Amino acid sequence: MAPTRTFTDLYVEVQQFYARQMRQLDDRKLEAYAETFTEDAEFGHTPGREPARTRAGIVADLFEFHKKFENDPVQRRHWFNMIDVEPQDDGSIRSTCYALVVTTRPNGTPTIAPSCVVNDILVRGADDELLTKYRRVDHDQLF
Ligand code: SDN
Repeated sequence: MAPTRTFTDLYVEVQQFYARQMRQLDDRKLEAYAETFTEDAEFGHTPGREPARTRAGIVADLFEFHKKFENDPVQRRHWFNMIDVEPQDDGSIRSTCYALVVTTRPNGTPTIAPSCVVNDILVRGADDELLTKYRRVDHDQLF
């Protein structure tokens, strides 16, 4: 039987999920990041770029995207905030949040761009863990 969760339990779980997930991306643990998606997930992070589909597709897409940083000692950090969690009748969770990408180079001043809205559908995996089934990242500069 599914465990009883309060909304507060769920909200904290979603925050913890994002903290771990985004640290994996920022540490360039791209396979581990893809493991936080469902096998059939769809993930669009850049408007105008075809969304990645499936875990293998997400890994390939992110390796391709990060090639531009190969000779660029850059630390990117994705900061999530203003998380709006909406449980759905089918058991999935709609989660919408703000994301700021902070970029820092050695001895440099951090720059903040892009400013984004993240539109997620989260579902539960076989071990009741949260997984991202759908993610579309909208970028503010395009409005
Ligand atoms: O995974 C994300 C991302 C993300 O992967 C992004 C990537 O490049 C790879 C969750 C939430 C937000 C984002 C935002 C981005 C920004 C995107 C484009 C760029 O930085 O130029």
